[in-house]
Amino acid sequence: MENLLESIPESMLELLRDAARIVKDSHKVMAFSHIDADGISALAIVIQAIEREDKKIEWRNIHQINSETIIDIKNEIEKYQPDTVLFSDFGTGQITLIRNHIATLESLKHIIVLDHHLPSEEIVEVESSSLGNKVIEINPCQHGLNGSFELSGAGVAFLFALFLSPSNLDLTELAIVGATGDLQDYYGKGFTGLNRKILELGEIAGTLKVSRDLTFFGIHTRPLPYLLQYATDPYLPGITGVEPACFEFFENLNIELKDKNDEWRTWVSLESDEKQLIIQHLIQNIIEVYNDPNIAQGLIGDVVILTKRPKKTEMRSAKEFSTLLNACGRNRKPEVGVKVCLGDPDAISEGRYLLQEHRKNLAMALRRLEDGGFVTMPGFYLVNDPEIPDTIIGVVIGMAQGSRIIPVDKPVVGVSINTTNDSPLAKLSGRAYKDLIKRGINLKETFVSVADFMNETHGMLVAEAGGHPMAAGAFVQKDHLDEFLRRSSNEMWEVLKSSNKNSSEKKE
Ligand SMILES: [Mn+2]
Repeated sequence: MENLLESIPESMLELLRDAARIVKDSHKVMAFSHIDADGISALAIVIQAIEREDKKIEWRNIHQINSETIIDIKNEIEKYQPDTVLFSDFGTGQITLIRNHIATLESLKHIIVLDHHLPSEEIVEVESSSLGNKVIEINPCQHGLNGSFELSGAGVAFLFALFLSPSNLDLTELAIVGATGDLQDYYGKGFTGLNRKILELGEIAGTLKVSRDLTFFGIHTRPLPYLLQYATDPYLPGITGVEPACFEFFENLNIELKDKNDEWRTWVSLESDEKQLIIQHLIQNIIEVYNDPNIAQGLIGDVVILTKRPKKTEMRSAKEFSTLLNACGRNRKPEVGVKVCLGDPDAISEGRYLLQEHRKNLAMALRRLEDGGFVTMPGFYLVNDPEIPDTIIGVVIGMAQGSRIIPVDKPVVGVSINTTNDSPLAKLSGRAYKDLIKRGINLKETFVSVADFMNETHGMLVAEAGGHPMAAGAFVQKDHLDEFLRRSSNEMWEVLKSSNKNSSEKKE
């Protein structure tokens, strides 16, 4: 444990000690957390750590803290009357809202924020007034650490739990599940920084084990053919989504699909020479199709096993566990995910169902894209598949690019009109590769400028956009969707055209 503590800056240690002391002195705590895998894991850590102190705790998952939801949060707090409120996996970017709406509540004594996100805008520091003192904010970004790769929201929650009691060492597993959900392991290349220390601590505590293995989803749970049938990362052309081809793959290699007891074999039960053979053939297959060895490299990586969770379940693998939690969040059932972390059997079966549906949706959406389910526009590739739910459209287009089902020489834009509450808005999601950014593509700028232009010319709000140069999104009135797409495409086409001209001029 010393190894871990030595890696935490003194300024951060001090805040962790303060936060632990506050909770020990509290009677009733209320916790709010984000709805993704990291937010769910963070919350499950907080709940367990606080219950182990014999304190009452009430908790909620919140999609985001904004000027509307902060009022709901305030109402919940007024109803439950905790003396301490805790936010995890968000709060830093919303600290002003928290100070203005929550810190002002008289009955509330303390607010603890456990976050790891960099605030998008400069936060105006409140002078150390009484309101300022009420809030303790713990965020690795404010202590010279990297919140994108070194520590997740669940990681911060774990450090807080460890300061409450060293007996919380078993919660290392959820800290790593959260970090995996936030892709802090460099896509299977391994953890660094405090994440690495937490992982090592988990190995010593006997809750975690790391091995170099196939990074596919389902190595603990899926019968071999279905391991391939639902493979999306990388997507295996001609195999993913094609059941007979998955069976054939193993038949050609003479690998038994069932064991002596007629039970399906899973990846983890294979002999190492069988694993070798399969990996060789997968790599061959991928290189043949993609002509890019980098894609095959992702096949093998650090695989984290949760040794205390039941065998042959999704909870056995950090990657599958975090995907299960994300599936809960995306289906607007984050509380199911929290209960899965806490070991609730009913929640586990519901969570597994949500996960299966999520995986099926992904694989089927990619399969339809492979069959030509996208359109080439001047400025980007358009995916407009009415069956893709809005909750996974971003993931689908990202995977489609990653697996080169959709070429990467232009951005890709996905549209979903399959929204959950019959919204009049279509959801747009855009992704662009780094090369395109170098050529001047900026998805956020394009979406925002087209939205601004259309809102002005139509004299009403028809579109709202935001994001980053490489990944951006927009909500657009369905009636105005075509115009939005056309204008965005034209704007990006101009950028692509002029950068093409520049590069060919340079060559000559
Ligand atoms: Mn997070």
